[in-house]
Amino acid sequence: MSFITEGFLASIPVLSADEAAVVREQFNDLEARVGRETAQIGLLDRHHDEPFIAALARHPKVLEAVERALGPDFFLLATHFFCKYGEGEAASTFVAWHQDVTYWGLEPATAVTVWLAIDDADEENGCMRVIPGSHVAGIREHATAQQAGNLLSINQEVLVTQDEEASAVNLPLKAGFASLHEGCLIHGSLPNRSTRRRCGLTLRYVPTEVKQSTTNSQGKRWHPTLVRGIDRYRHWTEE
Ligand SMILES: O=C(O)CCC(=O)C(=O)O
Repeated sequence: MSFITEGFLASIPVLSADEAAVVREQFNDLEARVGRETAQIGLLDRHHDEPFIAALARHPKVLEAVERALGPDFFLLATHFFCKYGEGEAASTFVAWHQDVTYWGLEPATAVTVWLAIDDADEENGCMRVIPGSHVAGIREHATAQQAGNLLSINQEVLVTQDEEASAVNLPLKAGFASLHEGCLIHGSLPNRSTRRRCGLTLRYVPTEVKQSTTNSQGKRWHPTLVRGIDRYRHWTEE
């Protein structure tokens, strides 16, 4: 399987089982401080004030995988937890099919996301799903999702064909393992049908040649941090 043709890499070992258990405790502590409602989708860019998230975003195994996809020079653009609880009202939450870069306002629209499993993620608790090769044709039109419970920022959704839906693959991951996907790859996840939490940390990276051409879906500008290599372009006011 190749990242170029498929648009993703599955099961990258990042943390040992013991290290993953420590990170889960650190996340549990953060979750206890902010509450479940915020932990679900509201923990955006907390690498600025939570050292354990900053360390994960700069973890050598993560950066090594990103370098294979983006080359030697890149920024950390953002970090964001996606936490699906399998109980109560939150049990209907899901992530509609989408492409990450659609509303990020980047030029060129090149980015990758590392999805690091904080909890074990499997089919039952709604692991990530991807449509292999769907990144090749570029950005597709997004509509508004009709089903309630979409965790995405502006309730966006790419409408996919039956054949595409049938070709989707699940990306189950043990805690401490990661997948990596290209910014145009169509991906999403189904509701959590278990009583186990399914938490993943998304780490977004862009090569240094990328600029911000418009504000993102939140009407904001990004504040990326150089995490590997050299910034020869100076497009961003670096933090
Ligand atoms: O965690 C999920 O289920 C989806 C994550 C996602 O959509 C993303 O990484 O952009």
